[in-house]
Amino acid sequence: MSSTRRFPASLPIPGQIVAAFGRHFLVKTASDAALSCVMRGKKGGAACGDRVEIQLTAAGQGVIETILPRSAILYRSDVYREKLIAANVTQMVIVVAAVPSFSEELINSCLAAAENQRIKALILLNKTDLTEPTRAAVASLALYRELGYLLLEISAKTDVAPLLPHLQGHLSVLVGQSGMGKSTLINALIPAAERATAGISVALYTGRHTTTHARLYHLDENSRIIDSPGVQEFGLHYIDGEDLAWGFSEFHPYIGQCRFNDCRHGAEPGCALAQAVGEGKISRRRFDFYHKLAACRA
Ligand SMILES: Nc1nc2c(ncn2[C@@H]2O[C@H](COP(=O)(O)OP(=O)(O)OP(=O)(O)O)[C@@H](O)[C@H]2O)c(=O)[nH]1
Ligand SMILES: [Mg+2]
Ligand SMILES: [Zn+2]
Repeated sequence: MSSTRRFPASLPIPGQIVAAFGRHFLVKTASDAALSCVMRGKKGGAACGDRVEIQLTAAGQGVIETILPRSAILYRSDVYREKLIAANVTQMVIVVAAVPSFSEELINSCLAAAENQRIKALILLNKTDLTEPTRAAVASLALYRELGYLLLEISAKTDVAPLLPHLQGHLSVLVGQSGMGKSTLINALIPAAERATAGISVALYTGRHTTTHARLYHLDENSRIIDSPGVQEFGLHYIDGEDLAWGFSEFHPYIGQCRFNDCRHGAEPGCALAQAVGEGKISRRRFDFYHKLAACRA
């Protein structure tokens, strides 16, 4: 049977998804064009950062034929659904700020997602120009520095230079709550991006996040960065009970050391994790949060 294709099939063109809007995508190819694409058939979802092969269908338009294997996929999920955030990222930048207040639980979840995908994570405390509230935020974030995570302090409004060396050679993704300043950072790094940003009161009043879709930007030849919509929760329903503990880097030395192989790290005797908490080697706050997450899937 002859093909019913309207355009003669040619070699697939490699590209990268730079924006994902449900079933519609923008794909950047080597020729620099951002092509408007749809997905062939009923393939699973694709995310910003996915490497794909496309077939041209008309000028400036194409069809995604293949999603190439991913080095990492960041997503969140609850009992009902999954939401892809970004693919192939090598680094997660968790953006927090003293105003509006940030959630330590969200930081813990983001870190666990990064650990699960074995990608680097760093915490960026933005809005340091708000000096008084920032002081308290620095104190509560000290825990993460102790855990070995890089904690950078910055003001997207005045100077983003301290962040630049850490973005070199990475595909980074900015994640965090709404209003932390992710898009403001993108605009400071890439003025041509012209990302919409919004006053906090507007965001809180409407209950809407300013950024609605992830978008990938090129910083230089080797460095790219994705701006993503703000999240209230980073659901980790897809990480099963046993893998969850690996999401907490300070637990690593104690995993497998409990008396019982199927230890739930609760009230069982001989729990190495509980003992480490007792000895001050694991923070009680993080351990309690681990249990809160684990309980959700029991
Ligand atoms: N004082 C101060 N305000 C900032 C700074 N960075 C961002 N803001 C303000 O914080 C508000 C929210 O910034 P956005 O960049 O829209 O925040 P976002 O994280 O992208 O929010 P979503 O897109 O909803 O996730 C805006 O009013 C910004 O002007 C900063 O360094 N200092
Ligand atoms: Mg934004
Ligand atoms: Zn245990």
